[in-house]
Amino acid sequence: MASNHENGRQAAEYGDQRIERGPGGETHQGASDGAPRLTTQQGIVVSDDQNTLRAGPRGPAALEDFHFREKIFHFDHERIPERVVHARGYGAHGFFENYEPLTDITRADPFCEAGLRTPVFVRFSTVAGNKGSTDLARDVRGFATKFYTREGNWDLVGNNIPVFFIQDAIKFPDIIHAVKQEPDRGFPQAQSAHDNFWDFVSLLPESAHMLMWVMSDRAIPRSFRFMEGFGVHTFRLLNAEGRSTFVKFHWKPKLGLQSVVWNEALKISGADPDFHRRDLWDAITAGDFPEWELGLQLFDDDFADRFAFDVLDPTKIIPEEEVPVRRVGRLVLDRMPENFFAETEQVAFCTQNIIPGIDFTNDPLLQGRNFSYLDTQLKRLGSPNFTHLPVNAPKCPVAHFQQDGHMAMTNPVGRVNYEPNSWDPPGPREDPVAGFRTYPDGQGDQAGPKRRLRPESFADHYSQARQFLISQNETERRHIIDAFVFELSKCDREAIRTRMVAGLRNVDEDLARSVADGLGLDELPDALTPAREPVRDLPASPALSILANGPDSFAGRKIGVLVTDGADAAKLAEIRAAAEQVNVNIELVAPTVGGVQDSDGERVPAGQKIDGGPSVLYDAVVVLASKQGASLLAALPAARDFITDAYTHCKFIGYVGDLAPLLEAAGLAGLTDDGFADLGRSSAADFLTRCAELRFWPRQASIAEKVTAAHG
Ligand code: HDE
Repeated sequence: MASNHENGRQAAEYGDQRIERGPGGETHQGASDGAPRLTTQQGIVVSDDQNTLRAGPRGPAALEDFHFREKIFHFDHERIPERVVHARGYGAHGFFENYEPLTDITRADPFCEAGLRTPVFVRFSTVAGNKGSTDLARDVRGFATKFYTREGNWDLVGNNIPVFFIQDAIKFPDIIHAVKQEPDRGFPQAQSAHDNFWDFVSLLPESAHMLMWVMSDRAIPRSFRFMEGFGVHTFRLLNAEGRSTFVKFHWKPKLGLQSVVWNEALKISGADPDFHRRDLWDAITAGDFPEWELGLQLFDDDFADRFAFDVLDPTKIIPEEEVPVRRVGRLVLDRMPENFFAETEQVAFCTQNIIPGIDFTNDPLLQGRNFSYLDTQLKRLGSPNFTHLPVNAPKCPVAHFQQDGHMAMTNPVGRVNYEPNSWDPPGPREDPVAGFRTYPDGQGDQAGPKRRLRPESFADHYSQARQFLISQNETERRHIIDAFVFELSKCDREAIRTRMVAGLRNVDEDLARSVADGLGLDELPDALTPAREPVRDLPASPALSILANGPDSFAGRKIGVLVTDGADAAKLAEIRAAAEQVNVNIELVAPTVGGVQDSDGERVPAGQKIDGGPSVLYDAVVVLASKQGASLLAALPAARDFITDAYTHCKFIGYVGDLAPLLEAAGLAGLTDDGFADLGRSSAADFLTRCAELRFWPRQASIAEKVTAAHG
């Protein structure tokens, strides 16, 4: 050790690192071996980043320490206001590729040429939770897409549910206040299961349809890659002649729809609150780029007049069976942001960002949103110049006379900053042909005296809620009932639970009765009086079921392989090879993260220690234990949870060797069913083919039967 500095630093070996130690033992790493020199924000090279400037080693700090002052000042200002809703989000870059020209319908740039690729940034989010909340909350997911078109930025700010709770934007602060933490106690976080939420929605019958969706498995997606997206509102497309076609936007995931089950969601929230983020990060960084197709439901005024509901009412869908979804292009996410804050946090979506060829309708929710988003970005980002941030900046020419403001980075150059003017060069001027022109709407009852009046055509609150319910299969309906029971059981006020059940009677009597039973209500309350008698015979819409539209492959999913010392090396190799063939990921879970020694005596590292790799993190599981390993697993509580949860969550379970000790220890002896596969007898490839069904749902019914029997 040699002293090499006036401050008495000593060079030292520290594990695999060469460092210097100061007299107080603190670590210094110098700018050498390719590490650049540390500077202040003003570019002054820093000599010591471990110690403040002090009068004597134990003396008071000096005010002139500009490096310390700047570092702490900047740190103190690191936080910006989080989004009031959709605070928790995760974004990625990619492109939208158009299949064929749609110029007969719209002159919008992304749709004008076959094969045209428009760069995009997409941010997924939950709605209610704060920025640090769990990904697996029961909640709506945001699906916001910024298209950087050659004619300006178009933001399609949608959700993974095609309807909304409210019909008029003036109720938005109320619904959001009601769902977020209660203001006196500051909890619960990221949960709708509390009195305020259910009190509010039970008094707001227009929320009935959305509640069905939120209580369904749509609200607990397996990850962003497996969910649909919707523009929700009816928009207009306009062609070059100015002809208008109504449109509803849909995103269809290439990997198919998939959700988790609620008990699993609760456990994932503890085991990996970043489950959805990690999934997107892992997929994109591994080159397995997620894709969606953009679908359009196109219809004209005649259809709008004929349709049973008002197309301006955002609590209604148009069933795909009535207006088919035309797939017009694909969205591919192929690049993660380099910096989460700079891009995902600072991205500013605004519903009013539309381009020539697209226009709004008078949907009262959309009209309100068009005011809100610009306002919120100013609050969050602190300057009207948020469009200068790279993630928000258009990738087409931008020329205007707006100037100054906080953090202005691209003020207009030259003398002229107004128009009309007589200067040469004159600066930018308007273009009535290429410019954005608003569709001259306002026919019929879309104009009239100013009043605060909800249209009568919005008064049917329950018919489509019922249509959603009857479009679900038995398993999905069970999940909806269980979700209502779970959520309402968290309400302290009995009157709120009863009022909610009274409302559900207008949706479906069986649903109301099952929820009442689950809540232990002695008798069914009288139904609430609906504003308009619901239509009870709308046909089912199969497109609304997740399970009816499941994937036909297991690609992109993940299997957890629980291994012990002595695990069958040949079988493990077979599983790995079969998984690679069908693009399935494998993660080894072992008693220690150092891994195990397989039957060939090779050390195989693990991805997770069993305590940190519960089966809820995987789409299917395999247990690969030696004879001795099987008894070890039987003694490990985390291994018992692993198999119990996999069983309860109806996952496919593959195994090699003797699973009996573990099943017995977990209380599952004699319960094996067709969802189990002995990989000693059948091939790993066959098991993976079976896994494409995602879950062995008959098990759910048999568990339910046992519960009923136990009730007597
Ligand atoms: Fe939003 N919403 N919203 N919203 N919304 C925001 O804007 C608002 C609504 C949606 O990843 C805010 O930048 C009002 C429907 C997404 O950055 C805010 C109303 C739909 C995102 C706002 C609605 C959405 C937001 C908060 C009722 C689906 C996240 C932060 C009229 C179609 C975007 C922000 C991102 C964000 C207002 C209803 C989707 C406050 C007033 C319906 C995906 O401006």
